[in-house]
Amino acid sequence: MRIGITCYPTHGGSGVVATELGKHLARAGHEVAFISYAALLRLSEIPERVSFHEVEGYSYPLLQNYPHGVALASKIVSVARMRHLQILHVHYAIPFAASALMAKYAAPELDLKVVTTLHGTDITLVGSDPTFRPITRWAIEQSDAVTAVSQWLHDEAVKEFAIRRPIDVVYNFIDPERHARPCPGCIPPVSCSGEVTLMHISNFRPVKRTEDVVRVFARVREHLEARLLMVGDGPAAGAAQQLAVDLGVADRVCFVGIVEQIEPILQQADLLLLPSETESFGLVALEAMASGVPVVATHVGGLPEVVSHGETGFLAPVGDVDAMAAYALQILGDRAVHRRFADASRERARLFDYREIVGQYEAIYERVLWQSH
Ligand code: GMT
Repeated sequence: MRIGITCYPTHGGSGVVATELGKHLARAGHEVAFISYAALLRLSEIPERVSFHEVEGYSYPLLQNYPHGVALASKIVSVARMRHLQILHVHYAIPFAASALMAKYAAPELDLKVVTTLHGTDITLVGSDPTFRPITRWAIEQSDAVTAVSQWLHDEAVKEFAIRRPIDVVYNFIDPERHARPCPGCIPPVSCSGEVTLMHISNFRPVKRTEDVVRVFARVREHLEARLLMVGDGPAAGAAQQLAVDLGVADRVCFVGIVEQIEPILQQADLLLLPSETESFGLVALEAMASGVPVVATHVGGLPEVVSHGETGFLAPVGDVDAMAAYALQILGDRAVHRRFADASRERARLFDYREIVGQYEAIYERVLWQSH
């Protein structure tokens, strides 16, 4: 098949999933054209059967804001014509599904099929805002197929937008082999020390509640020689740094910044903390589990579909830092317990093997192509 993929190039789960999916599809023999407004983090090299097409910016004195959605639609039409695309798989309803539908209707002779994957923020935070709501709903209803990355997100989309069409649940995925490969040279130098390592990885948006990470760590530190590695960067990083100083744990907290490869740094972790306000799936929790790292997270969104409470980690109410610290100590305080959770994590992550999930996307592509004949 010939597939166009559009996603956000910034650091975030949806871009990672879209890029890895495209690479796996190309390895399976499909032609894949990525269309995005900047280079993709996980696409530093362009593999065989893959092409990348950047949506150019445009400025004109009269236009206060650059109409990205229209520029993207035009680019999709050009790339679809050039590469004879059959499928447009867009990751995020806003604005990509709307742009893809614009392209589909602007070039009817191409008979493009639009597959939209909902990742969360497009439904829970942005897409449901009155500014975007009518078009988000329309884009979901008009796509040839829609997928959601968890059952929770499926239910949320149906409820929030009163959706009547079917939505397939296709979970996010990992490559277990990538998490098993040691890569000592890939690990960034870290100055703080401790017997056990707690880790948080995110884009440090307020929704990640990174200050709760520091609070949980400070409680754990009262009982254990531990360090905390904060991986990633974003608007809430400064507040978390200040809190580490205020709580007297700054010498044991390392802000590592953005890392290109997540697997090597995960090999340093004994436990991942993910105290998010909401999380449609929590890809980083799955990546941690694939590396044998148990997870203490919040009982929100799709996280209970990923983290098995009491088996691969624990889930606590949002903001309950005492419960999260107690759970962390339960796992970290006993080597045998940690080993049990680590093994169960690795085992559970195999349920999300890309070989299974990529096949589910291929079946959806075939279905929408077949439906039209
Ligand atoms: O929240 C993020 O870190 C970024 C965001 C994104 O759009 O990339 O992540 C969303 O999509 C991921 C991939 O499907 C999910 O694992 C995240 O849970 C989801 N984030 C939220 O729902 C807040």
